[in-house]
Amino acid sequence: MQRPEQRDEVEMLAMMLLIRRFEERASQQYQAQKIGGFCHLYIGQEAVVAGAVAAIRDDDYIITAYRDHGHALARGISANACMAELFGKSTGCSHGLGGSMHFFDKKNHMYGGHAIVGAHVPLAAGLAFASKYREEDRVTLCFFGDGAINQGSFHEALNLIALYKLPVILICENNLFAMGTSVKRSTSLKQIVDRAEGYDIPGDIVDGMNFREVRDKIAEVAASIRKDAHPAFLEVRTYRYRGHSMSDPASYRTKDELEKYRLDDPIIRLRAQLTREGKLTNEQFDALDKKAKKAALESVKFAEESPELPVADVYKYVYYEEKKS
Ligand SMILES: Cc1ncc(C[n+]2csc(CCOP(=O)(O)OP(=O)(O)O)c2C)c(N)n1
Repeated sequence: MQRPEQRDEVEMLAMMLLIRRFEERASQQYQAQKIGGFCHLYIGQEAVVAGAVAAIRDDDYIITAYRDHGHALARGISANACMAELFGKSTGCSHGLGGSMHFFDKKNHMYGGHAIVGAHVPLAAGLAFASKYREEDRVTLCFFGDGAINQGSFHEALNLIALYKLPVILICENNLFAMGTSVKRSTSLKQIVDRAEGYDIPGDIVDGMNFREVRDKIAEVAASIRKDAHPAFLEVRTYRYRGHSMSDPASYRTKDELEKYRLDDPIIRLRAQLTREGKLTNEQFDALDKKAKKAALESVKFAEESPELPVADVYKYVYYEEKKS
């Protein structure tokens, strides 16, 4: 059941393409009013989660905030189950009850999808506490945005995580903005990684547009944690090409800034690395992209044709129900 600790790079490029094409379709379906509620796209940030998942085991825990489509897909939840969740259908990964911000799948150890900024960091502490208590060598990956690092819940959780030496990698996906607010205007630090120092948690900065750099750093940190449980903090510098959510035109950014990051696109970068090394031809790349586009399109059909959840089941998943033997 466990994957080798480093997954095939072409396979991971295919995953990044699937995330990109899935979200482009989601954006289109949102505009066609097939998707209700919020919808935050991860386009531009794909190398962060792909690199992270390539470096860990299937039984490690993942938890994130509301920009969670990429995390769910990378964790192995099907495009069909993800699109159906966006459509609010019963075949969705959260039975259509969670929507865009609450993708969840216990089987794949994807523990959300959380809408309240910073609120899942204490939950990550709980997940990691459980594995330490059970003497398992699992690692918990907790993803959050730069906007989360000034929340009270974040600070309380970091204190306990450090105090109990919990096996968590705290991954700050620094995409420079929390909604329309630049990190420079919200945070009294020269660099976000310095937050970790206040809790005596070792930290590092990673280029989030470079799949290999993310993967190698997380693999190194995870190996160290498995030997002897401890937390770590990574400031992963990335960029979202789109607005905060579907209703944000992102007019707070300049065209030049956007263009600079587009030239550093994580998919183009990994493709170029693999092509240069003779591991990928243009034809192979085109075939991967075609497959990703087809999966995204098919997921829309699947979601459209899926049934709604019966009204009687609306409260079914609110509380844990004991199995009757
Ligand atoms: C406690 C709380 N305050 C405010 C909000 C409204 N809100 C939603 S997203 C967001 C910005 C968070 O930005 P960041 O953590 O950097 O994540 P990103 O959107 O960049 O992925 C805010 C303030 C919220 N969801 N929860």
